[in-house]
Amino acid sequence: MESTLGLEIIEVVEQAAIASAKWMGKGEKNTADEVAVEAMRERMNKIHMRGRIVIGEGERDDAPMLYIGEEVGICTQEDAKNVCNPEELIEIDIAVDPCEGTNLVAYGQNGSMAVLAISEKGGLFAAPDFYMKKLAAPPAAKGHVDINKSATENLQILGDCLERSVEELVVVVMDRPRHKELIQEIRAAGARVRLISDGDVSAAISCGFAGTNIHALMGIGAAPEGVISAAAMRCLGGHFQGQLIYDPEVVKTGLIGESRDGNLARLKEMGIEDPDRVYTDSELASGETVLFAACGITPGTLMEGVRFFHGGARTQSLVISSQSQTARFVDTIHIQEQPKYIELK
Ligand code: VTB
Repeated sequence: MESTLGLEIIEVVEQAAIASAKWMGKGEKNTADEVAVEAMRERMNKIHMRGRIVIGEGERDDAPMLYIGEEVGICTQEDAKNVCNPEELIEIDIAVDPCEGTNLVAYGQNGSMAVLAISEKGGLFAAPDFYMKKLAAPPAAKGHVDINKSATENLQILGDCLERSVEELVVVVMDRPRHKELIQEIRAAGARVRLISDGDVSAAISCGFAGTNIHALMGIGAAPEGVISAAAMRCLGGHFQGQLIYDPEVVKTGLIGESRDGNLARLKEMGIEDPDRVYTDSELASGETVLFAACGITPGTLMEGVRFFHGGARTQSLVISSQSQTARFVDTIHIQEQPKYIELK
């Protein structure tokens, strides 16, 4: 994959984050999302690449931009052969979430970000708009914890792998009625729970870095976000497993289709033979090359949020590449007009 892509996608997530951050705390989650989508798409279309959205804003009928199947990048144009070099003409798949945590932005809360993952064609699992049971944990616990085990067992294993007692572990869980028993179990096992209202991508990736004081993500969130999390965790060597959830009874709240049978039929139609299959990070992001980029909209565990100043903005992003085996934190000052001053810290 084109090596400059890693640099260009930083700007893609930065532009989306800046656009969305202007709507921080305004109580309008749809606008915070729309502007991020627009900005992300505009910047993406300036890149010399031949991209196809595999995880996006929804089906073409419901989403005008960054819908599943949309082609993005200069090299998707008809005259691409004249303007792009052969390497840029290789098809790539892109998973986007321009505003991950729209509510967080709308209410000015921590943990939202603009995020995307890229791989070669077929390298990212085109997850349906379903829910996913997720288990994320640090690299030291990779392959030792298991989504099929109970939370109690996994906490014991996690403690052993991280050489800490269970009491010293922090687990992030989304604050939803469906997690009532899970939360009780984690607390009873002795670990501490950090409840979040939204934004489980940030929580999953935080498990990949020591020092975040987040040791696991457990529970059910959205499947597309699961694939994006898996892409990052695969590059970081962290643990990530996901299992699609198709039963509305299990999810309890949110939009998940009409019935269990209807959802099962939909999965079958999509070619998913075993609906209960557990996917690992390298199955969800199976491509040889995987790139991940995120930019904080509001402040988070890993990144600062967007900070505006007279004439510009400052952002913090994270770019992870399987090819160069790097995780780069990028601190950028965006000079839009002649600023009165540029703060260094
Ligand atoms: C999940 C989670 C996301 O929204 O999609 C959640 O993965 C929605 O869950 O990170 P509910 O339908 O249960 O409300 C986020 O938190 C934000 O997009």
